[in-house]
Amino acid sequence: MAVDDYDELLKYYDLHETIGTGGFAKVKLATHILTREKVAIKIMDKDSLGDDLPRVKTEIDAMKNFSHQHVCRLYHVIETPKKIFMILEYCPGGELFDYIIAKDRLSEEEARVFFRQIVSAVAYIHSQGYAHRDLKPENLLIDEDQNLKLIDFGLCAKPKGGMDYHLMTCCGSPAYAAPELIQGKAYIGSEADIWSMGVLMYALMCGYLPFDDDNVMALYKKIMRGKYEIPKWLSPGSVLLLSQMLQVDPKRRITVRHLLTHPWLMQGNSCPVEWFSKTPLGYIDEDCVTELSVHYKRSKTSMSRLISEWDYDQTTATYLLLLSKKSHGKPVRLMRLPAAKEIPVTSFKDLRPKQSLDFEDISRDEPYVFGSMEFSDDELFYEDSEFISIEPLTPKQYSKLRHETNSVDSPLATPVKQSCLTKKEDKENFDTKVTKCDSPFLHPPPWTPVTKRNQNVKRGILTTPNHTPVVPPKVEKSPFRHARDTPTKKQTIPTEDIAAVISPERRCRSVDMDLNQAHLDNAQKKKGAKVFGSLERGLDKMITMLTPSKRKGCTREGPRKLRAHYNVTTTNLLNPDHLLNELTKILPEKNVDYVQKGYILKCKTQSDFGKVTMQFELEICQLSKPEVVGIRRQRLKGDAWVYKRLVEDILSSCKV
Ligand code: H91
Repeated sequence: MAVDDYDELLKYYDLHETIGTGGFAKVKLATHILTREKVAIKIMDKDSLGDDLPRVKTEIDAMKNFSHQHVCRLYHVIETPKKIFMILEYCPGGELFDYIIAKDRLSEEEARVFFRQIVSAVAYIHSQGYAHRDLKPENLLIDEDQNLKLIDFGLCAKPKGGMDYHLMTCCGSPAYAAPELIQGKAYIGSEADIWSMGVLMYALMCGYLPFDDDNVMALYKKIMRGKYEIPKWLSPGSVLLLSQMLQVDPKRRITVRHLLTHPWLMQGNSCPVEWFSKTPLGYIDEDCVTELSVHYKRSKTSMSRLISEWDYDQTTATYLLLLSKKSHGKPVRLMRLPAAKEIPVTSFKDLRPKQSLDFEDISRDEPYVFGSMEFSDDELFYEDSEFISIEPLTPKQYSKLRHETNSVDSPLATPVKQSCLTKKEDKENFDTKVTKCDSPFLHPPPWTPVTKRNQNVKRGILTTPNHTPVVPPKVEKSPFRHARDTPTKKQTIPTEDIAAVISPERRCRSVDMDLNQAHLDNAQKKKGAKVFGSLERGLDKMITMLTPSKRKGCTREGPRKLRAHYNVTTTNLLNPDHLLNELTKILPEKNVDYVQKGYILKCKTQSDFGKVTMQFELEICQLSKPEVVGIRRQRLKGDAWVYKRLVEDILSSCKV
């Protein structure tokens, strides 16, 4: 890893673990330092991008135009000589795909809630002149409020003459591709998107695809015929809507406009689908501007002007993340900046927030967990010797400053970048390095011991398969949310007196995973797909449960203790080693290579030519209440439906 390329990124973000990989990108979880908000960072290597570079440009350009409640938000773009980093809205719920397969299929009511959001997002991007061209459940993520967010705009198109103009490029995933697209005909992007939405709606309500075949030519034939099975559980209304979207002739296909008020989508809702943006780009929030102007010691007017430039730099990111905090009822407050004074961290080690390896929220206004960081070796780690900067500001000073920020405007330095994304000249950049602040550090909320936090975690138990309405995992609202305003008694550190910031240069170092280094059992041909069945069916009495978990207690001696999540399948087993032994026996039989790290099995499949076709993790974990063994599964790379079949096959072969 070229550390230099990460320097700019590490000024603003604390990097955590890899949460997924796209075709040519790696996605990592990170924390924006100033707001303590979680973000997802899509990391691309320019040299390896090659012909895919235009895709990245397309995605960035498109996302800069979007601001919508169901479209993943782009916060920040950092380009270095070798890398492109896209800092994006983090969606802790993961992919809609995983949610569907964990539940087998969704009830009509739940499918409607999601489908209204999909229609809203697609209508919005169409209104902006774009077609997505790769709509599928893997490209819809679930955010912390259980709302869907559309991602992956690398294939989107903005026809020059507007949405009614024809496109030629055949792209997207074959199973979701419209008939006119696979025939190589000129097609209209919005019409092709409607077809994909039909396939998507079918997948939501059935748990499998309407057109499927291992052989791509056979698949294309099925798509062109437009005939699909209608399972008995679909209501007449659902069947009608599907037939309107899955019309082979694009001119006979329903339009987005008609979808907005379609009776199926209106059922149980008093209003049509709201497609317009609830956060238009033109609107600038007063509270966020105030906080930023205090932080940067600029007037509110000039701060607003700077934000309105939408440069997708640290200013844009900080503003949008503050806005996100505000919309979640969190205080609109920024962390202090690092000051000039540096003190070796050894004496203050316990001040560092412990980074958890899962989707646990460690936002600044919630209690911190103290201790050292724990990462697996394919992830990032802190170096032993850290430096922190300490610069206190009394509440009085702070509030004085907040009311006196209409005067100072400081000219700040601009880092010169070598860009292959934009020709635009770099504008003023608010860089922590060059911002000299003698004392204007904001007063952070008190830190509260972790025991408090854990006491407040509720557990959500659910049922799968199916079809009892299952509430998606709800992120708990912390009772300490307003800790700044009402300090708790158990406060461990008097934050009026102290606040710590770790210098960005020393924050993280990354080591990439190399599955090839470990012993690999085989690299044989990938096996044929098995009949569809629930992931849970394979193991006796399995229940899938909700609620995210923490990577706490991941030791070499035993499996991690995890809380239930829909990506965790429970067994009726009490001994984790039995399951581990069984899995390590079965994986080679299924032509899956694996690397074992404690109770985590990092799996991959390869093509005949040695290309990695699939990468996923299976982790044996310990669940509580009931105290049984579970399996956490996570797809990192590869076709979602092939993965589903493979994992079903593996689990159903376990003789436990
Ligand atoms: N697929 C296309 O696996 C296969 C959690 C998770 C949480 C995310 C926020 C944004 C993005 C991914 C997130 C994510 C690739 C994101 C956004 C855009 C984009 C890409 C990713 C995977 C890559 C990892 C993703 C899901 C999709 C998780 N991911 N778990 N928040 O282009 Cl716009 Cl590639």
